[in-house]
Amino acid sequence: MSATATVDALPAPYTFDPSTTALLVIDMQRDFLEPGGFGETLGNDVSQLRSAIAPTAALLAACRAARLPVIHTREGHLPDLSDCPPAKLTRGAPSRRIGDPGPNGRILVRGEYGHDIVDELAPAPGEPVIDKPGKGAFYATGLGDLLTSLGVRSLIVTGVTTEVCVHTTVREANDRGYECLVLSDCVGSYFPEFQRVGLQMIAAQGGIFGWVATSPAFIAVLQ
Ligand code: TIU
Repeated sequence: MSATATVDALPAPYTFDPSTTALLVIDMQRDFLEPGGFGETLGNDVSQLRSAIAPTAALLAACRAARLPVIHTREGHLPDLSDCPPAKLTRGAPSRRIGDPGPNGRILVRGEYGHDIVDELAPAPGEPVIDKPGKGAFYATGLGDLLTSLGVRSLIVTGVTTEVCVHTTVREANDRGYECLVLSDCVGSYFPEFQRVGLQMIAAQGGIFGWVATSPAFIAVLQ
């Protein structure tokens, strides 16, 4: 017998059953959050994302205490880049391309120091880490099968960046029938305007692909 909980959210209260809910932490990698990585090669001010770290650390502690499954993702490619389409590899004019050597190892390549998750949010032993070649966490990964095996129906979504990998993943999840709650203080964008509008886009039109709340509001009902 399991009880539901309800969070104050936009566009309406979000009701979930903790026994069928998981936390998804998207791409909190050095490559996006620290100097010398993929995010900086694209011309971004990576310090914009750091505000999400402390609230996400508190959220992780609360979810682990409540025994919610925690799933991490990382965007990146095989060392031979065979899973990186030319359309992604040759896009734009970055200061270094995917696979090039950088101060934290090869840019956006699996196994490199820069590809891994920042120390503050390191996965706990046993927590799944989904490596993904794309922006969405369902494309070319085992995430769908993992969620099915766990019996998950609701996803609490955090990570970076709001309008890229968080949006893509939430849209993919919504199409698969998951109810997604995005925590506004635990997601980040290099562009303050995209952060604001990206969150509005999720909850607009009656919650066209999800709900938005703050992490303190979620943690309060989890306890
Ligand atoms: N560039 C950017 O905003 N994001 C990405 O390339 N990947 C993720 O969002 N993880």
